[in-house]
Amino acid sequence: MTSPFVAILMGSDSDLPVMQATIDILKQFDITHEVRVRSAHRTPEATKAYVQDAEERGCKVFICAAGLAAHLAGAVAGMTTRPVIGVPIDCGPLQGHDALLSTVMMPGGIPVATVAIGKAGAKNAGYLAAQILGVADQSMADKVQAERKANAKALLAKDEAMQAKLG
Ligand code: RP5
Repeated sequence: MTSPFVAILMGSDSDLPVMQATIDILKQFDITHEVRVRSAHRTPEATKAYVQDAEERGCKVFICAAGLAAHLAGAVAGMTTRPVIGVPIDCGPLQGHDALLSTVMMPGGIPVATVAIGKAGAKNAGYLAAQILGVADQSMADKVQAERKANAKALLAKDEAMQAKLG
């Protein structure tokens, strides 16, 4: 018996401050998740072993974050047919432009669903994982829809407050 979960992999513990945004969204939707530091370059064997084991234990989506020459998401995508979401981390002299291209420019047949560089991307990785799970889990889809409605309502309330201030 396997239990469904989402795996978050990051190339370094230095990626955690950005990836906390993903963790927060998964927590918000009560999605079981694991967070591991695994690198395509520094720990290739350990990365492969984790991906195989996680898949056997019921991992439904892999979220992979890395900066610089970011090959983690692509390498993981080559090891599994579960959906892989790539988060380019905004670090180093190119501030994530390098990581964006390394993550998104995958050859045909091995997709990585690449989100924006940095915190907004990390947040969207959490939402996207929830939406992927929601395809087979109506209660998850309902939660995502309810959250979106609440966000829209909050934004319009802010607009109303701003209009009142402006007079
Ligand atoms: C990447 O190199 C990591 O994902 C991180 O974003 C970047 C820098 O890593 P550290 O030197 O901080 O460990 O592999």
